[in-house]
Amino acid sequence: MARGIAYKFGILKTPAYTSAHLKHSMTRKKCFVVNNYVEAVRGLACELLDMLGEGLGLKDEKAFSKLIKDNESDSLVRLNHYPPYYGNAEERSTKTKDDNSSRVGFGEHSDPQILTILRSNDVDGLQILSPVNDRVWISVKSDPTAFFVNVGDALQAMTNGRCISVRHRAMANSRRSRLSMMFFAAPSLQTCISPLPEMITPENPQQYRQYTWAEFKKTMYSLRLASNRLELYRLDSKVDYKFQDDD
Ligand SMILES: O=C(O)CCC(=O)C(=O)O
Repeated sequence: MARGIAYKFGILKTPAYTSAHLKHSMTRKKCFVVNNYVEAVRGLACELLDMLGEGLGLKDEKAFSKLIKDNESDSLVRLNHYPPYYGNAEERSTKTKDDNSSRVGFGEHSDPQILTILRSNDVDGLQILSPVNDRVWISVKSDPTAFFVNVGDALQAMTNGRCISVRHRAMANSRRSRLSMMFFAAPSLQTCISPLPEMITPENPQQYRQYTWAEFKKTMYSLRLASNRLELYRLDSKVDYKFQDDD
């Protein structure tokens, strides 16, 4: 696996994206463009979450989007750059098209937040783990005119497992650079996350215990990227990640 290929250009916390750091690293015009983009994708995330709330028959259809509209929301934007890859000598002699090596640019993980809105250029790379066979990776065709939406762990917990946070990764084996930009819609650090009452039924009893977003983030940073952190918050969890980082 190739590590460290995805470069983080910057993490722009919203709504504080006019921070001193940004002011120094971006021209006013770029700042304006980024601000507009962030506002637009935040709006999109909220609309999608309101539709989901309605579809799930929640008493408060805006229960999810409220968390993102909160001034203290921990949402952030990340830009990834995967440089072109021409392969080693052997690969170069056989490689004819983009997608024929297994060079991982961003390892397998699920997004911890509520919802992710991803946009990329026209270079493939994103793959999702098949929900029915966890050995099969499904490539997602890039489309620079579309948004890719991922359910995050927090939404899985709040919907008591009705929505599933899909595991995904990004390959970095193209002869062209891949660029992707993600808006991760998150609640405030103090927000308590737990299955909503409407999502708990006799057929689907409560699956996750309550946690704060701050607690989940702390757990996340203590584990490897690929860990299934939400498993730790299951009421019947048998997973012990104590020795996770010892190897
Ligand atoms: O770059 C991509 O296409 C995916 C990146 C990703 O999953 C992430 O940054 O969390």
